[in-house]
Amino acid sequence: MKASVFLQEVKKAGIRTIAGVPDSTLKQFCDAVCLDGQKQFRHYVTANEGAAVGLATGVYLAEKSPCLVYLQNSGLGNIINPLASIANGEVYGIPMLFVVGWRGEPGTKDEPQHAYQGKVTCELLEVMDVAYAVIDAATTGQQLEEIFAQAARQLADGRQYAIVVKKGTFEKECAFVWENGYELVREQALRTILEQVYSDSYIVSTTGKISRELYEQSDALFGGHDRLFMTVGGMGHASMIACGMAQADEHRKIVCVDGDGAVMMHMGALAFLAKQAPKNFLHIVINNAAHESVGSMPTGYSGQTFSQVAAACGYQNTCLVRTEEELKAALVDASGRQELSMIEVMVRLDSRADLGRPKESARQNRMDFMEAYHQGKREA
Ligand SMILES: Cc1ncc(C[n+]2csc(CCOP(=O)(O)OP(=O)(O)O)c2C)c(N)n1
Repeated sequence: MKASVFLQEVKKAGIRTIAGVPDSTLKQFCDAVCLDGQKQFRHYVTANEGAAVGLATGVYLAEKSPCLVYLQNSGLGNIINPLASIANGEVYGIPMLFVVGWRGEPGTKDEPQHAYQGKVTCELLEVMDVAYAVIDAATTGQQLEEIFAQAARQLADGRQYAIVVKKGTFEKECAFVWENGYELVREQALRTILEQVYSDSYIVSTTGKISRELYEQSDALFGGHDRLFMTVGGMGHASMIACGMAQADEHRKIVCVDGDGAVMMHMGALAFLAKQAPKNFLHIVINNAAHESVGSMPTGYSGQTFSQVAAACGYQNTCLVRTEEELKAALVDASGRQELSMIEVMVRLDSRADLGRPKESARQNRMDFMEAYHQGKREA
């Protein structure tokens, strides 16, 4: 199915605003929305999926027309509260159409973080009182029209409707391509970070390719990755995991390697961290102004200010770097300080096509990490 054809159905349904957080299953859909260039649709990439439900509610109040909210099924967790407590028919009855990328569909091969979420995706929609249809590459134009007719009936009744999209549904059309203007290659920056911090710190890394690159680079440099905890799911929560560890033992150095999209998703963590001010915490934000891991869609934020936000929240030491030399100097400087620090690293939109994935199960990774951490504690 062509995403452009799908978008024509969206337009026929009277929807003029599209908001959400990108997903690789929806890559072609997201590209088509970006290529529209705000002509047929107003488009917003929101901080998280729940925020998109908020935005859709406001648009409906002001314009009386429903919005489309797109999300990976992981984002269902983020929409549950505004869906149940604002949009649901027993509360305000706000119509909206969800387009949900189905990762971890039972019977398909996918990453461990999608296994459970994939299994309960349809049940979750049912329990949230959202009628839905599932589409795939074989869905015909006529079937799609029928699905949109069903959706229209639900929306007219102040209810929500979800179209659950299986992997491979949308065929490749024209990709949305852009550059952010930065030069540092993320994988090289991560290697430099590992060289500086791996031997005396424990690293908590964010969802997506940052973790996959750290995993491979750690193996290449040190022959293992036991000091690396990869937050493979739960996007946006790596810094709170790292904070929990840093608060538990002030003698262990904790480094959180975050992404800009992930920080955006739960940015309140910066204010919380600043209040706790763990002295043994280095927060590194790898900023490419995009959700690179799922197709490089720009985030809803205008670029290079996470270090400024962190400073305004109360981080004691913050800096922004654009080159390898600046990064090395910032790492040396941060390691000599005993204060909550942030290094924001501006990187280009790049990743290797042959980038691998963790070989062990998530549980095994967690056990190896804990073993290394507690072994380190015994030796200290
Ligand atoms: C709640 C939730 N929504 C969406 C996703 C899909 N997702 C995985 S990685 C990623 C992009 C992360 O962007 P960023 O933190 O900027 O790192 P980058 O990929 O650019 O290195 C997204 C949107 C997810 N895993 N969880």
